[in-house]
Amino acid sequence: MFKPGVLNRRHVGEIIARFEKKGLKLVGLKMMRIDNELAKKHYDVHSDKPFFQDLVNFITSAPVVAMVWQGDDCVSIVRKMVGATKPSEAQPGTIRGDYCMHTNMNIIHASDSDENAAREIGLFFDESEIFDWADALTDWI
Ligand code: 3AN
Repeated sequence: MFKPGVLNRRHVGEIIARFEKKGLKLVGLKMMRIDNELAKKHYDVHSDKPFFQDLVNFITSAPVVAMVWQGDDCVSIVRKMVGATKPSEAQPGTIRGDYCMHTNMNIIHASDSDENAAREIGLFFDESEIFDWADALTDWI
């Protein structure tokens, strides 16, 4: 999910292009404004952290772009492309390494396990919004 700010900075297309070039398959995509309740559910695991309220305020502050990507080892590939949580530790070439400065505005969220991906897809998408289209490129990637 592209957090608030990515739309404003006109980076949506170029970051999506990174995942497409890698060979991942886009099966869900939408712009949405997350409300307070949904934000709290999404970040439930961080509810006892000092930055929790700021995180909720930030993610609800402007529209986000939610996506579902598919591919072998998708979670670990995407997490590597996203980079470390702290932009100061994220390698150049990763999304956080290239596009952001501060941990509380680290521009992108990526599920950290298949299990959490399934939970988060359920939070942000209806079943009818996921498209498992036939992929003619499969044999080439
Ligand atoms: P990641 O997004 O890399 O999986 P998590 O799950 O530890 O990292 O943190 C979720 C989000 O909480 C981060 N993307 C970041 O926006 C925010 N966050 C994490 N640690 C901090 C921190 N120390 N200070 C402020 N915000 C933080």
